[in-house]
Amino acid sequence: MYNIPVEDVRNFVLAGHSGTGKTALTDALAFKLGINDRLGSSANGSSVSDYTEEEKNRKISIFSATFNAQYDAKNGKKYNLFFTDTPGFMDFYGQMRSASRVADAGLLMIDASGGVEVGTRRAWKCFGQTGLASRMIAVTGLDKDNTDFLKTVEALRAALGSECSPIAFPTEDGKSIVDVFSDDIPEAFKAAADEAREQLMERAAESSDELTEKFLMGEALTDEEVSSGLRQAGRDGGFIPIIPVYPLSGVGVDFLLESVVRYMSSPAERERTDADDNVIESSPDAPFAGLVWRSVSDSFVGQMSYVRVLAGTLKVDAEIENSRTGKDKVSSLLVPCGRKHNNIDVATPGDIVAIPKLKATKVNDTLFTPGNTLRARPVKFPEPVMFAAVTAETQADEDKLGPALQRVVEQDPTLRTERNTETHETVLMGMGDVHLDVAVRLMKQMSNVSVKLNTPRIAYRETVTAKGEGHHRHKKQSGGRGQYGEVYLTVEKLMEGDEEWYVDETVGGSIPGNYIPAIEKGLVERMQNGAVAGYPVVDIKVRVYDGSYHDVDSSEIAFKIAGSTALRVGLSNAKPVLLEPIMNVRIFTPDAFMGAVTGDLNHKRGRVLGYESEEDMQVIVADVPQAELFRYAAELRSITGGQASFEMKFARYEVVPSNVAQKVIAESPHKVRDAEE
Ligand SMILES: Nc1nc2c(ncn2[C@@H]2O[C@H](COP(=O)(O)OP(=O)(O)OP(=O)(O)O)[C@@H](O)[C@H]2O)c(=O)[nH]1
Ligand SMILES: [Mg+2]
Repeated sequence: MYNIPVEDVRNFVLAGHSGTGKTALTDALAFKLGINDRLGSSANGSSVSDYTEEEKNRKISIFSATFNAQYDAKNGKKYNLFFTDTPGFMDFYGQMRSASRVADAGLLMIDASGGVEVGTRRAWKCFGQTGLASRMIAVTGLDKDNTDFLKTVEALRAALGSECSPIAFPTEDGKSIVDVFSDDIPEAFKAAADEAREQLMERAAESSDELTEKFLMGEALTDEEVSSGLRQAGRDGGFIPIIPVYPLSGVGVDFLLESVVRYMSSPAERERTDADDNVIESSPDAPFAGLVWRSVSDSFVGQMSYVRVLAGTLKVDAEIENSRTGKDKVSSLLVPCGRKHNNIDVATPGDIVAIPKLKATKVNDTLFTPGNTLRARPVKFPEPVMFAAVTAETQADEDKLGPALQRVVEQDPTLRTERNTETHETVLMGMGDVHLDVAVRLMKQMSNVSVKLNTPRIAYRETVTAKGEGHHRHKKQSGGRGQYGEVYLTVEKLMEGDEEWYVDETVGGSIPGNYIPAIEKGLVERMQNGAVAGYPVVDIKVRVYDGSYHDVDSSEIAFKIAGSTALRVGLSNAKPVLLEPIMNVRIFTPDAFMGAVTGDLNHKRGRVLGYESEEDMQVIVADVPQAELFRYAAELRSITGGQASFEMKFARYEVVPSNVAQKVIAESPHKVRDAEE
């Protein structure tokens, strides 16, 4: 783009626990790199990264923000940097996930006063899962009381591995930081520095046979050899630099930038594969392909698609294709700098660009030069776990509800909305309380629609557990033409695999054949309104075995009513029960919370099916009624201090226990009606 070769591009993501200074560091970088002419701060709402109203109000990042700048490194070269600040708050994990997927390197942020926290591990895991080629760790909070750089280093090594090694130390006054290779190491860090240096030399030497030999022969490695050796070790996962940094005063920011260009992988050094497992060639000369990883609905420019260039060169005015929607055109090409965007003409691999006004383009679409067969591996977003029913405040809001929901959902792949045809509710699904709350506020801001969130209704159903007799004679023969139809039937549970739910077993013309379909209609209608609490009836078998008719007064409508009412009677006699949806849940929790989580599941009528383990987490597999789970994301978080997570999928319908059923029946919005009413 600025004639900077792909080798000199660095694209990294900032991630970590909430409040560890990611946004503060982003502001410091923006200031240092000339993106902003003063130092922004999320504390007073002037941050270049947390610039939305929601972020300013809540004082946390909610959306990822990408920045581009050129950096003149000490080696005399100009580097093209892209970095993305991501939210650490759990509800917005999806943002970290997508930003990591499109970066080549990860910068983990840790606050020395908090140590290794849930969000630290979550970010680290995310770096691994998204296949980042190299990682670095920045330690903040060192100006706070009772913090200790070495203790933080130890904690990091214990939690994340001994590959983590400090490459600089803070001076006692916090006014500067000192390179591990410097001669002026503060007294307190001398021993640690000796150890770290030794480790770094070994790591550098291990990176190639040539250096290993030199090292073993006792020859000193040159600065350049150490530097390139460590770069290689970083890419192989054998070296993860730890750096102290003071985002608020800017101390350490220079060193951090130098370390970024030195140790982080370039797009060319990161091996990427496409959706078919083919290696992607990160060359500007290859045919263009890019992944849409973010979509923003902007009130000024409209739809803006953020694209990471994976291969080839993208030029303004280029004809491109989207595998899902077809041909399109890049009418303008921008690079993001937080909320600001700068026009550019050309983008090459590693770049993150913003393209306005593409046709119906969505996150995870691949854009490519027509004819190119490369399809990007999609970002795997977490499934929503928190559910709420959305109701409009007023009729005017109701009219605009659909498009307003669509708009927020389109720009956040971890939000979903669904119309439940059984409960007639629109359900909004997300990652947690705050996530749904933010969505509601965004609907107000973006579309001026006011909505309320409520606990969703459950799509209860009904069935029978025994065989029951049903009979009804529908007779109205006073004055004019009367109505007459009589039906005898039995109802019982439908056997599994039996497709035939309705059988006509009448003999000898007790009901003329032309009325049989009318009876069936009556039955179908009745099955929408069961005998227990008016919920739909499923899995029953109805046999109509007798009846009577009247030559003049019988009619289709009379038999429909007779059939419907006979079935209601039959259902009541067949020991009807309520059914509720049961979800299969997998809960990932640290060992320490197993008891608390299992105990809570018992209160939720959950049934533990088994235990598994996955990495450092215990996995509890359980069946839990859906009615108990709408707020589970928030509840589980409070039980475990945010350390546990869960996923769920629909398992089956099961009978509601009678003590619970009484309450459901009392609260049912439906009435058991008769067809005549
Ligand atoms: N004392 C001190 N405060 C810091 C430091 N780094 C950040 N802060 C402050 O801590 C608060 C949170 O910092 P942010 O940069 O917003 O944290 P974040 O990591 O972006 O948090 P999320 O966006 O929620 O993930 C702000 O008020 C910062 O000014 C630091 O090194 N020392
Ligand atoms: Mg932030």
